[in-house]
Amino acid sequence: MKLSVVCAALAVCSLAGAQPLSQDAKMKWFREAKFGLFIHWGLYAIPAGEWKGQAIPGIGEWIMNRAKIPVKEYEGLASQFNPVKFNADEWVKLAEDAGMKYIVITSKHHDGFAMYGSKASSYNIVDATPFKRDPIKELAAACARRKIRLGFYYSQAQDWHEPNGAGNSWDFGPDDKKDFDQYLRTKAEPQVRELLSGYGPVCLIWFDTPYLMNKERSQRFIDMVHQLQPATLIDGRLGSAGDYRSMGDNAIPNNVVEGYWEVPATLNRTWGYKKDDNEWKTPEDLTFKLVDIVSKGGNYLLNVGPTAEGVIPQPSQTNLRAVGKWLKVNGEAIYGAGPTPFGDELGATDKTRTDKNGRPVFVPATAWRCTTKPGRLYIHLFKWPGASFELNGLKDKVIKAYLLSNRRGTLKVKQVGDKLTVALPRQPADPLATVLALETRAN
Ligand code: JFZ
Repeated sequence: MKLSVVCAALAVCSLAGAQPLSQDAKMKWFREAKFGLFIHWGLYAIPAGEWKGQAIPGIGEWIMNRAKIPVKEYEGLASQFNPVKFNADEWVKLAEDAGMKYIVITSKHHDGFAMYGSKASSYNIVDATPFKRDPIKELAAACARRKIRLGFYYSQAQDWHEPNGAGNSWDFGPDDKKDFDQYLRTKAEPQVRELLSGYGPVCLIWFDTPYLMNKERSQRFIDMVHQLQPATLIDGRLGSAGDYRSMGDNAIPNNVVEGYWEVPATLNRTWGYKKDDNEWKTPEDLTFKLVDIVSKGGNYLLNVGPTAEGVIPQPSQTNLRAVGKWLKVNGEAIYGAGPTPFGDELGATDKTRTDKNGRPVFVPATAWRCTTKPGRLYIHLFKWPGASFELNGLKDKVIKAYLLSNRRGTLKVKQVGDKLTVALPRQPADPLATVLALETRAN
């Protein structure tokens, strides 16, 4: 029996016997999903980057910190928060249209405001706003209907609303004078328990900025997650190792990285809505980044920042749907696909150039990327190579070649030694990327 068959059988057995889920089985959906929607939504969408007539530099959801807004003043935003245009089904439909398989929404960001009905703190959207609805409940229901997984961002350490939470020095003084465990015990831990108890299956918890966290404090969250929802993944920013690594924001590694990981990234520059941030990445750029990340072994978690009315900015919607349209044709080369077996196509270090730390500069190459499945290579062409595509170093025999946009149009292949030549049509099939599928057999 093949190893993969044995593993699959074991995974099923352990489920049936109610034994702990194997790590491999637990990671299955994440391995296949590849593309998720991040949503940063909170009270910060009201000022949208501006406080008392002043544009506040930096990311939108940090406005309370950047403008050193006192808790008493910032709290006033809650009575103005009434996102009447919020429609959970439309948001989930957008994720679906974009070809995304999971959603991660801010249940509580650093400002401390819970975007769901929390019993642990009345500083929440149901109890403190005229809106009174629980958007997380509505999203959970819409996700269940559309079979999209739902996870929660939860700021476990920074909480600028609480005297003992990390991060608010302008109201409460330095962190090292705080009773941080008091805050964890009375707010963060009860709230994470609520999120894992009242909203159905939670695919992951996205903890962040582990100020003041240590092994023991992290372990309390890990134990709670394992006890309440053993299948829930923990990201890489809790304060000790999670189920996968979270890369730096918008930081795509240069080369293939082993193990499970995710790149959290923005469509413009901010996470939380900012009215003057219009630096939108193009669909071409987003598609390249998605393919680039998958070809290196990771997942792409791409963010939208809805307005205080509950609307996802139109450019975000348009650009995400363009990627989704490409995925409709080419998804086979993305979902569940593994990294490149090559690597030279990713770029190279230029030894004649050094960065500010004296290290040689890595110069990415952008002509093509490769993703894989058993017996398949997918060559994503970003720059049309002309009449043929040439590849060196392939050991396997190519038994069939075609474009994913035209599966019946078998392409002529020549293999001499380890040099492969595939005859291509004159024009690319898609301006975002044309995917050449190669069916292979081991020699
Ligand atoms: C954090 C948050 O502070 C920010 O508001 C946003 O939610 C973002 C997704 O995460 O910011 C970080 C955290 C870690 C890194 C960069 C920004 N990092 O490791 O590079």
